Amino acid sequence: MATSLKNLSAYDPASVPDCSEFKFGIVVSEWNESITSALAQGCVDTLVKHGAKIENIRLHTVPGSFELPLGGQFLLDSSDTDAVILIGCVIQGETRHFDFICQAVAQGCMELGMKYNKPSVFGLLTTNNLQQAIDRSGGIHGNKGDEAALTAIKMVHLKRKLK
Ligand code: DLZ
Repeated sequence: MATSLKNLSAYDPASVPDCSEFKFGIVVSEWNESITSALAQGCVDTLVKHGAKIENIRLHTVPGSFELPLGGQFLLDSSDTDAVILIGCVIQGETRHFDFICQAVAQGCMELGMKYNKPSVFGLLTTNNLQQAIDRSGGIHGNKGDEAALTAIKMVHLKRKLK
């Protein structure tokens, strides 16, 4: 993901496969909405930039990041979605809540991909403070939503190529 040393949102568009035949599900957490809506917008814009049809992008919200893996499972269960992208933002607080949520989403996201044999992309910002989240949701370090979209496209392409 974008770090203070590298903006991974900067890339060569020609290196990204066309995704006009792919179907995507995006699940977005309502917590830290100003951040997650910017991430989701970046994600949708990047999918469309590389050919995705808007009718092939299903976007739903869940109350918080902890609910992202189950939201992704609902989407994969109910449609012919090729990949799901889980988008959230967890900001470090004074309690250990942060650790439990981040660990659960990471684990749930990975298990979801394995269970359905489909890309399940970890689009969760886990930051120490709000400024770090702003910097990574369309700020000086790019937009992790863009990066999540690129990961989904590349992984669906890889799966189809290997079939
Ligand atoms: C409870 C909670 C807290 C403290 N912080 C965040 C956060 O920074 N980002 C986020 O997406 N969600 C947070 N939540 C909500 C949990 O993800 C979850 O929705 C609730 O614990 C209910 O399961």
